[in-house]
Amino acid sequence: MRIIQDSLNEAISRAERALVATHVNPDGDAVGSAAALAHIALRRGADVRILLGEGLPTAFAWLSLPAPCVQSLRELGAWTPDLLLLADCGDISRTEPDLRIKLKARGLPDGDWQGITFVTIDHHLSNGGFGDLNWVEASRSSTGELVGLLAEHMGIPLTGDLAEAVYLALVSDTGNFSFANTSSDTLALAARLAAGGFDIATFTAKYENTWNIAKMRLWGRLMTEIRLHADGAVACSLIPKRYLDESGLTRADLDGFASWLRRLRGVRVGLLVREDSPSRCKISLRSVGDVNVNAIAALYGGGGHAAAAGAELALPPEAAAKKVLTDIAARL
Ligand SMILES: [Mn+2]
Repeated sequence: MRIIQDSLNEAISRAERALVATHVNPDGDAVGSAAALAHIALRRGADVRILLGEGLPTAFAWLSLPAPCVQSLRELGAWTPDLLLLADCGDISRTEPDLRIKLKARGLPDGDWQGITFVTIDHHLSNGGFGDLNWVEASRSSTGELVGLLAEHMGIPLTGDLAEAVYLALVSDTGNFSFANTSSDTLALAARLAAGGFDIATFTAKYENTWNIAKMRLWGRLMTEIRLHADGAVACSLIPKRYLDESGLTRADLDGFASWLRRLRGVRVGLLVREDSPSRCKISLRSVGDVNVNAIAALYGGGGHAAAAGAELALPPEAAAKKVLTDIAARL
């Protein structure tokens, strides 16, 4: 761990222009890790830009980003990075489309971005390490946990906005320190944030108490419609696109719902199927105990973690649910 941290410290300290990116549809770990890395690179004197394809998601609008945020590489103009820091992204196909094109072209003799150092920091089980420098630890709760440790290794105090970014990443991926990925290391890092003056209650008010009535009602509707399978060992939730359209909500308003399926006593796997178009849907899988849902998501080109994974299927939601329920049943 120390060796890779030294290499990352060196790469970040050397950088003049650092671009920070994460996966598409970023969650709290993605946004928090990216913001934290931006803080770190800034502290080391780099000029920093953050790439978020759809901007900062409204759920995290309160988070202060330490550097300009762009929605596409085009917005960077003549500004070219010499360092790319990619956080919480397990696969090149999960990067922003224009970044994906750049990264793929990088291997070609006449591709630009030849000289840049490409760093990935991640905790996805499915990440095989596709950068020049990769710090991937699947046993970590979150990418934010790794970024927090990196800051400490580099002697950068975990206070202020940096502490907030790291804490957001931790609570987001651990379900407020309740999932199986919460380790003593995770809690110790959170304790050091608190010791450094980070105010947990102020954070929680900004992060949690932000729902509108439309979202509360939609979640209520989804809960009444949950279907049980395999004698109650599997809970499935189907979300037609019109539910979002009718309520004026976005996909981000569904974040966290899949984990609620695990609250049902006896449920070992939760499956959420979200319709994106009549022939496309996104599945989210959550498990309790020993069912590795990463392996199920991988059947469809997706991935994630043993207890939380996702994939996209070119199928209508009902057909997708039927197919994935069969895969789940085979693993119970
Ligand atoms: Mn994560």
